[in-house]
Amino acid sequence: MTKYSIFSLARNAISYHQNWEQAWRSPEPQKQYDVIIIGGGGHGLATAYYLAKEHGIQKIAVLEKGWIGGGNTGRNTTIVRSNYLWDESAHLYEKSMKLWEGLSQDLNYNVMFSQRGVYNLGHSLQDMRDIERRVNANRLNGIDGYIVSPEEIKRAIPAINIDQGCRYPIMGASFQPRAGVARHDAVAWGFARGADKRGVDIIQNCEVTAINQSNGEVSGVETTRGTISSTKIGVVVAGHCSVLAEMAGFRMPIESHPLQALVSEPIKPVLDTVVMSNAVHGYVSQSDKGDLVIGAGIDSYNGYGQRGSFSSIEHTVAAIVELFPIFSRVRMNRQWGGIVDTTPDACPIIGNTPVKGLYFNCGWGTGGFKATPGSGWVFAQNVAKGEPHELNSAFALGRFVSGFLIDEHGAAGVAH
Ligand code: FAD
Ligand code: PYC
Repeated sequence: MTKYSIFSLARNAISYHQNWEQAWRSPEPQKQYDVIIIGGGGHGLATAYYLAKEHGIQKIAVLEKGWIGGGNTGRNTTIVRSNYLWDESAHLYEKSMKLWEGLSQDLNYNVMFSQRGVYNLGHSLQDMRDIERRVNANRLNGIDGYIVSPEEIKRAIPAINIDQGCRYPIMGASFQPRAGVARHDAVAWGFARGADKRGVDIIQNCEVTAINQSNGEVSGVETTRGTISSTKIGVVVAGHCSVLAEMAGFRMPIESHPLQALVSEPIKPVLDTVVMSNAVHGYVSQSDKGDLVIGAGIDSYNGYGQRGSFSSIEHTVAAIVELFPIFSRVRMNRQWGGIVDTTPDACPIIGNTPVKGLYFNCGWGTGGFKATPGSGWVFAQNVAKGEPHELNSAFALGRFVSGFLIDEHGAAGVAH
């Protein structure tokens, strides 16, 4: 630490947060922008960042109804991996992985990307066949990963239970070494700071209440802070995308469900990787602070309540204790929920809509955090050029008419 930063740290420590340099501005909305992005989550902020950085667009606004990162971006369990089955998804998530690998340097902001590896456990012969198929497909796509035995898993994760006599015995796993976790708030803040530096107006507490159109083309939005016009609008509002689609006059094949997570009290380091299991329906990692970060499947009902039901959380904890019996003695500290936007094929919808100039990026469901940089990167190109990048062309809304679905329920399986 330099002399300057020690003095700066000491001064800021006793200044009660007064006169701290703001990481991004809080501008008043202008009357018109070249591009409006609705939704200040990671994907919306990343889109704005890449629109400014890669496409040189200067008048961009991000409109966020609450605070940036206050949606699913700040509520997820931060797992990042690219081991999806089908080529279309594998290429998209791997693009994202490559961006993650240089993201802190690119943003000059530490997003705490930690490539500690992710295990996807198998508990039956069929699980192991599916895992083998996915790992082989990944390797053909140049994505790292291999199969590990119960003994290898136990050597890497001493706290896990590999007793073969239990209800869901661990028969093996896939392991992706380059996968891991990142700090979710930092991702939102890093993209916000980077976008702001390139002139993007980030406008919080600004809810979009209507989408204006004339002759089939988008012309602007009504917001709680007035009318703002633009002929290019990107909608990136996750669980609320059906609400925004309805404003624009069409329907999305999306169901919005609560998805919960919880964290324990901080404990000493016990788990230095990420463990996921489709069969017991749970996933767990340990944060740098020491808390166990735990999640499971979506609540089965539709809803917009950011809480979730007791039965799901009970099921989650039972699953984790089944994998890690020693965690039964750890107390849980906090629980919360987000609203995830699930599609029939567990894949996102990225691209043009029936309204000219209006683009949607949604349907990431339970698995979009890992895609944040890649999603922003491809969507920026789609919005800038008015047509999809080759990495997102398969994810068009039209696939629900043509039938060219990409069934990723297996790879997205834990939370869906
Ligand atoms: P959000 O971060 O939700 O941003 C959308 C924004 O739009 C919100 O801030 C919202 O306020 C705003 N908005 C909505 N309506 C309006 C309006 N009318 N006007 C203006 N603004 C509006 N993914 C993974 O890859 N790994 C994981 O481990 C993982 N775990 C998860 C755990 C939980 C509990 C949850 C809930 C999700 C998890 N996900 C995970 C999924 C991931 O969080 C999401 O797919 C991703 O964060 C979506 O990002 P986003 O920017 O699209 O959405
Ligand atoms: O998609 O990897 C994932 C995931 C983990 C937890 C929720 N989603």
